[in-house]
Amino acid sequence: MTDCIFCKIISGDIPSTNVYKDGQTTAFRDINPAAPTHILIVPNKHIDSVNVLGSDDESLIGHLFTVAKQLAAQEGIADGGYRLIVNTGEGAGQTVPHIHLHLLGGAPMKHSMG
Ligand code: DGP
Repeated sequence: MTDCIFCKIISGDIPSTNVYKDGQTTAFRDINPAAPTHILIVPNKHIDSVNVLGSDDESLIGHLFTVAKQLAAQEGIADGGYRLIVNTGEGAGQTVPHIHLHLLGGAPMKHSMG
């Protein structure tokens, strides 16, 4: 999608600090980190949000979690604990309409859903 900021990061048109890339996904550091490790794991295919996922996206979404697991180990936060978040819709705080998994860790986190 031409006006999508994450599509532009995936294509390299907007610079980012990439930490992983393969044929299905790109992972890069969040521009406004909320934790010592804050990585966004994004499918290369444009999908607006969880609301429009199709059954043919299931393996792709599963792959995002496999990449998250690898990156958590690489970042040294696998044992200490980390959080995976997918905001869906404005009310949940989704600001970029290209589905993404937040990988957050590296500091103690309170149990909060709000
Ligand atoms: P969300 O609120 O769940 O839609 O998360 C969007 C995240 O994307 C937010 O934490 C900030 C990050 N972000 C927005 N624009 C850019 C950008 O241009 N580069 C990078 N690296 N991150 C961005």
